Amino acid sequence: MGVLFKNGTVVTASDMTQADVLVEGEIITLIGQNIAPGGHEVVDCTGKYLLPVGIDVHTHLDLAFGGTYSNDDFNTGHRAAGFGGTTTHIDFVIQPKGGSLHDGLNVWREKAKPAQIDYAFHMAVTDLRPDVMDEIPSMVAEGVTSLKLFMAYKNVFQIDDATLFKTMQIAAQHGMIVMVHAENGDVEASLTPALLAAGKTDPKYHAASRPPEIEGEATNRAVVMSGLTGCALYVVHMTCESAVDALRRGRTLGYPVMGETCVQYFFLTVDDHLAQPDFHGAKFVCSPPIRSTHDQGILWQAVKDGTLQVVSTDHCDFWFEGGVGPVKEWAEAHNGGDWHTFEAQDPTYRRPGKELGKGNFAKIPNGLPAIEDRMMAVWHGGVNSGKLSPQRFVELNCTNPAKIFGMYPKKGAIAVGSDADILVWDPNKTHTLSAKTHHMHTDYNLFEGMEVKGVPVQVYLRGSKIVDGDQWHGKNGNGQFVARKPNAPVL
Ligand code: DUC
Ligand code: ZN
Ligand code: ZN
Repeated sequence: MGVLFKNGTVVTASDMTQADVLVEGEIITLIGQNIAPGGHEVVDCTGKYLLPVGIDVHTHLDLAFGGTYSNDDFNTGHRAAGFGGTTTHIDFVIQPKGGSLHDGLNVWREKAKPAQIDYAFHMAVTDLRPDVMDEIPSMVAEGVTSLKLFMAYKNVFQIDDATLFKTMQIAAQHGMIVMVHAENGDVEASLTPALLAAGKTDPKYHAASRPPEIEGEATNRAVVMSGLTGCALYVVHMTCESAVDALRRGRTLGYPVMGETCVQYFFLTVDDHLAQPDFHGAKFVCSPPIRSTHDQGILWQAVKDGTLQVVSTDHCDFWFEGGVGPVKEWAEAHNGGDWHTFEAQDPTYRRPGKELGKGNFAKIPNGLPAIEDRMMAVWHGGVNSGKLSPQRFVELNCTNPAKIFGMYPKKGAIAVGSDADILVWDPNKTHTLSAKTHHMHTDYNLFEGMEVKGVPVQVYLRGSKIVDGDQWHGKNGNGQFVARKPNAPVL
């Protein structure tokens, strides 16, 4: 006996069609008109859309970063993602300093043990020693076909141009894709101390330390290297006109370059969010920074006209009021140690969060909560406003992520033979985004109070219902690692 989704409108990257969808086991086995119920469980989807479930290709769950750890892990983050209509994500493994790529992979495999949704890994290369260079091709056999390099975060993750170029040459030989965090970290490292010395320590100065020009410059540098090496390039979290222009120029020249933006960059601005008083601006500190309404217009246009191919989140959440109150002394007593382990030992302890940067914007942990809200916010801001068709929404959030990262058509499609990752979407239902109701493991919501129309009502992962309204049916350990294929298309 299977599950038969009847009377819904199937939305794919290319079409919107009234059709029934039959799922048997974990796979979609039939799509057609008036499929007989037989002995199947029938899900009546009248008035609903059936979408391939969201894929978030840019997350940082349980990441040691900024003097603490990101809050959501492969348990809480998966639940939040599922409630928001996302059942596959790709997290960034970080090569440990002095360690190998496989060392990093082993750490992330351990973190992923409680998985409730499907997941894959990118590999962030932080130290390209000769032995690590030799190790890169073996990642393909592990199902890890994308390498990430940071052009920012000097003395932490940042690599130099020679490393980026060399990595691209190796990646191109093995059908891998190179991803870059494109900001000129050397310029940022020069601007930041000058701002702090001038007493400009509030969260809003984080944006001044990372102006759009350094994003555009670094994007162009990576684009040029892609053109020279022929290596497929994917620029993560693009925020501004200068970066979009650099990517567009590379695409016009025929270089194999692609890019994403993240949901937050469509909605948040320096003036309205980062500049909020009493340290509230810290809630919105991420890198690259949120920008201006002008840049938001550029981003909407770029996702519409195909210059950008994907919308993701860069989900990496921290407490706004973290190590405060009775647990502060406890946290301080353990400062310099492994926060993560301490938290597991003492459930009353809350790891440090954004407050680490009070009086110094450069110490605010960079990152935002978004994994749950992406689909709803982009539908609302994009489809309801007429900027995006429902098909383009599916392409940006579900299908292109699967294609670019070697998971298609297993993921990202409503098609016979694909995984039955089905999102039953009610385009008329409203919901208010809020920390009071969200499932992300943090104490604030980026879009607090925003009423969205168009929400997930049921979510299926490989044929199993994991979300039914406000009920969670996912189970720890049911999430599977998705081994990705090399030589994915450049879109
Ligand atoms: N930017 C963030 O804001 N957080 C995580 C990593 C990154 O590049
Ligand atoms: Zn980044
Ligand atoms: Zn990131």
